[in-house]
Amino acid sequence: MAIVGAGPSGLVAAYYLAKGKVKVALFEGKLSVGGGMWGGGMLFNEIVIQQTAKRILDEFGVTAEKFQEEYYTADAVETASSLCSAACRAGARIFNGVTVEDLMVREKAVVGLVINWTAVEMAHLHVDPLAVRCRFVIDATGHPAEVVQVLQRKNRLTFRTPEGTFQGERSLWAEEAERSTLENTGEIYPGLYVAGMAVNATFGGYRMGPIFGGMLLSGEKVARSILERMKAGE
Ligand code: 48F
Repeated sequence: MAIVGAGPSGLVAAYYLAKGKVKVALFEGKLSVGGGMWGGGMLFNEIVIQQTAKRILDEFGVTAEKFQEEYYTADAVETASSLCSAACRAGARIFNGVTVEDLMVREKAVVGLVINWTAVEMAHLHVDPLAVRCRFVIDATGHPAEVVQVLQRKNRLTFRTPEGTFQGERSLWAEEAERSTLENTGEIYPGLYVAGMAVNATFGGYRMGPIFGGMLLSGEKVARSILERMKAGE
């Protein structure tokens, strides 16, 4: 099983899947993992978590302080490093410095990823990529939803979105975005799941601020859905 992007949603998904004894490879284009967590809001490196997601921070042993009714804050550095450490210790293998540039599609299903070193891409070297097979892919690439976009650009496919295509993210409405991220997290094409901000970009949802609960809950939801299917023998 492959996850693209080691932001909060990808790391949480990797943790729960690995804990459920699934073999997980997580590809992260940058050297550093953690995605958009490190800087919190506007580089005040605190993140905001709503009450409903606090239990996930507890699971990772991250300290959270009550800020006001329904909302907590946590240190961005503690959160990013704890999620990464827990995912690795649960058994997920993180390949950093590896960019996913395409997918393998066979008989109306995603069956693998096309990968290359980010350094090769940055140097604009003409080096052919390698392909890896996997049962399921999660696009957790954040705002650009890169995996979904490449699937649409290169193949004439219909997704499980209102217009059947990639919708693109709308301007900021944090509360609504938190809700719709979770609601729309799931499989959008056979073999391809979306989690985190990639969900909002795919479904035309709204941008959000430094509230990260939706990202954690989305990572948990996508992992649970895949674990259920695997347990059912799919
Ligand atoms: O953006 P990111 O943190 O994704 P997320 O889990 O969380 C979003 C929040 O950080 C924040 C927010 C919360 O309110 O809005 O933005 O949805 O992490 C995405 C990761 O994917 C990597 C990228 O470097 C980042 O670390 N990534 C993006 N495209 C690729 C990729 C690619 N093609 N191949 C490999 N990694």
